[in-house]
Amino acid sequence: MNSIMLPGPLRRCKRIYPVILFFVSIVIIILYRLNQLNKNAQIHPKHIYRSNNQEEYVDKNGIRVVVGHYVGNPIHKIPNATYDMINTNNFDPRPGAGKNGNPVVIEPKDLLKMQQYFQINRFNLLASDRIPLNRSLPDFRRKKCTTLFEDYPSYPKTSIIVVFHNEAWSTLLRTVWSVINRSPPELLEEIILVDDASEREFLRKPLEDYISTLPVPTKILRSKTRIGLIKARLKGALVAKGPVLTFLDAHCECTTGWLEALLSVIKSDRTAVVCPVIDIINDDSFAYVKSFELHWGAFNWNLQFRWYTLGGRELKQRKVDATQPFNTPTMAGGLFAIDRQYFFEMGAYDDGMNIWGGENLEMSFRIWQCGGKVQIAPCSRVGHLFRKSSPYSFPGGINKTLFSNLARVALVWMDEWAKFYFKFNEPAGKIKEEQNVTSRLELRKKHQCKGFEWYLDNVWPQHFFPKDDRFFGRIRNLGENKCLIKPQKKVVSNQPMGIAKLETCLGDDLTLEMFVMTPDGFVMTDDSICLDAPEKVVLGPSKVRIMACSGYNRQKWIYDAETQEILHLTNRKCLDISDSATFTDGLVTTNCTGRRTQKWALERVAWK
Ligand code: UD2
Ligand code: MN
Repeated sequence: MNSIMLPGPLRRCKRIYPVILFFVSIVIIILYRLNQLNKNAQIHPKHIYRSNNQEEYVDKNGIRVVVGHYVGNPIHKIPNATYDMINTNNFDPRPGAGKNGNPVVIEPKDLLKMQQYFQINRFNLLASDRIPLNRSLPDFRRKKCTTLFEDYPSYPKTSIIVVFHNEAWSTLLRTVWSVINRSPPELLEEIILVDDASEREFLRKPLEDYISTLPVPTKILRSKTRIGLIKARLKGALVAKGPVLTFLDAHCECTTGWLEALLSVIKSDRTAVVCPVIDIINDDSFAYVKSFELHWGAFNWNLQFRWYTLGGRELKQRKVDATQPFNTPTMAGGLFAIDRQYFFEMGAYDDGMNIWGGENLEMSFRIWQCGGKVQIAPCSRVGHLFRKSSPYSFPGGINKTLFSNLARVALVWMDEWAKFYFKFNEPAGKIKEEQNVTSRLELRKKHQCKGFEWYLDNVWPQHFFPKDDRFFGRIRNLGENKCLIKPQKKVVSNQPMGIAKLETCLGDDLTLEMFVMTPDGFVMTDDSICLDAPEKVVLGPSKVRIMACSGYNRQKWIYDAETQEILHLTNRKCLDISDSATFTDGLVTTNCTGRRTQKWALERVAWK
């Protein structure tokens, strides 16, 4: 049968063919894996860092996603997307697309179509529509997480509540299927979808028909008029039967173990409101991207939600056991579980809030100040599709929605700091009088809730808000008669954002030149940015940077009111203006000589 005669030496080699084949396959597998890793690296969120005002990005050293965004001028007309495009369900899954959280690649021939569809939901709808509803996802949990929840059958059951307004079929149902596929069925009471007056045809009868086939009892509640996400969630909560309520946005994907890790916390403490770690579903490629865990949620002077680097107590605790839930000053808002009775006992949501925004701060302040806690469970990971802008309108405009909601938060929960917020946030200040918050203030009284000062001191001691125990105002250089200024570029935490600079001093109402100097010596400004210099300097002047606050000694300073010098705590040099040609307008620390540029006035500005 051996019709082809091999030359002698090769015939002898025949026996080693399988061996060669084996090694060749190994090499191919390795190359394939490397290629995949490389692909993942390419979609690393570092590359989706955005410098516009829509604030969301991550990088593996530090910063993570930020969610508080809105569209100032809602676009009612979607350019180029036809009525049919908007109202047809174009779900068209391709086997393997987006598998294991991989990115979806759109062929060049479809790029125009992709852009057209992108407008509809402000994410790559074409890509989403190609990914099967049950795609696999990576498991980013720590190993230990897989062993911690074996007693899950004893956990309380939950109702899953998902509110939506004009969501895409594929993202909405991938959310639903990720819940069904990756939650122990015994823990799922039901899934409740609340439709906030969507206009898309496929979200009507076709959706009803579809959900009647699901293996978990699922119902849809409809609101005829647009009520916004807060009232829509309330609507869902009111009919929910499970002892726990778990809220999700309509474009999430839950990963293995996500639910057990949330419910286990509530089982042992009914006053805990628990959030998962929120991973990122990339809005362009739909890649599932791990987010950085060492963050917690807080907010800035404009009451915009922000992720900041974990420090203090919580960081220490994480070093001992990184699988344990840790406290967070606020939650992002969309993804959390709460004991149903506790939810209502504590005042559910503020139903005076409209459409979008602020409810996450309201609930976080309320829960903390009234004796509960808000936590992140690191063994629970859920992906959320972060967008650069909102696809829908804000009926009544941003004043009647977001700013009114934030004004309510401030009026009810923030005591003197409400004055600070209104003083530096004109739009909210202007509409504060229109708010009737009587019933919410009564609620606060009824529960004998603590004040905002307690919250700042105890829940978020690393905050950068003004307080009576610290300086707040302008830092003026007497040599140049210029003021320290917050750079307008975004800070990527742990990475230098540039050298500290001076500018012509502005007016009292501009936060750009407002700084806080804490009793510990941190010179901080909005968004958790600190003045930073090397701990030790042997020779010559050293650049002073503006960096994400770290809590380390290199960010501590001493102001000597007599000499008017700002002295670095550990390198013992004076804050000065550089006279070197290389960084003319930057600041340095250098030997104290008493020269005029080393003299600073701390000019207090009233904040309340
Ligand atoms: C974040 C939260 C979101 C909410 C919001 C502030 C995360 C991941 N997301 O913004 O849950 O707390 O901050 O309010 O923490 N929706 C309606 N009716 C509306 C508007 C929105 O039902 O009038 C739905 C929408 O379809 C979505 C959910 O509410 O399922 C949240 O809206 P979003 O995704 O636009 O909010 P997001 O993630 O930017
Ligand atoms: Mn969302």
